[in-house]
Amino acid sequence: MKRKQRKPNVKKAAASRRIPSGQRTTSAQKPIELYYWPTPNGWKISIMLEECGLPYVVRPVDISKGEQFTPQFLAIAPNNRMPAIVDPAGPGGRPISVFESGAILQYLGRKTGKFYPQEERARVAVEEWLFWQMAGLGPMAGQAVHFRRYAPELLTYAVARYTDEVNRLYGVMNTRLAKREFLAGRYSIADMASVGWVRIAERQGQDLAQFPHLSRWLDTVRARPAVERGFAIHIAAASSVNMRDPKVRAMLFGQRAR
Ligand SMILES: N[C@@H](CCC(=O)N[C@@H](CS)C(=O)NCC(=O)O)C(=O)O
Repeated sequence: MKRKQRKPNVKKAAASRRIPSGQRTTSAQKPIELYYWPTPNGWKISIMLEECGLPYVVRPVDISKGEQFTPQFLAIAPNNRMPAIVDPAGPGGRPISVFESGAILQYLGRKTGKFYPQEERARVAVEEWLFWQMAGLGPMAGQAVHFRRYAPELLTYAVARYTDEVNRLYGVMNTRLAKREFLAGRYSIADMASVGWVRIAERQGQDLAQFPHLSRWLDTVRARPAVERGFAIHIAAASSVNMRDPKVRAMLFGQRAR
């Protein structure tokens, strides 16, 4: 049976307040600020916030215009990359900022006690697959997309190297998922970290028909309404970014130390 999807309701481009279904906020309860752009790394956190039912506001960071380099953003995300969050109700009731998607997922998992088990063996399994995504799948899939779609010339060796490596990683996930429903056994932040990348497998030169267990996992994860809501946050400016525009390319590619 198909469940009814609640569409995310983005009211303002600059700061849209999102209250997951079933949640009520009081004036004293300030929402988490999510510094976001709709990419596989951004989706990890919008999915987790939706899954946890935490109130949040979206602060778009237009990386095609260089907003990741503003002093205000660098103060919370010194690596000039989104996502980042500011939680006004951090430890001790004081605000805290967190950058790096893996660290944000762990923080929100600890804060809510959800999707990040406390029992040591279960936690180790989640961390193994979370770090595997952060250090392997994410960077390699990113490079595969870059050399396949954005490189100014066709570099056959680079395309083959990253496409093959992503293919190997998909094979690792496929084997893992042959005997488990989710990467760490139960649904967790490790699945949230990977789903956005597998969703765009085609752009990495991968055919999911080669990976039946991974395909089944993708369908299972995407059947969760919170996951689809996390994917659905609409930022109008993001859909019109022209990756051939030299100004956009200058922001995103070839950056060196500042
Ligand atoms: N390791 C970082 C990677 C984040 C990342 O690469 N974000 C990209 C978008 S997916 C970004 O902000 N790019 C801006 C830039 O390249 O200047 C994380 O997981 O948070």
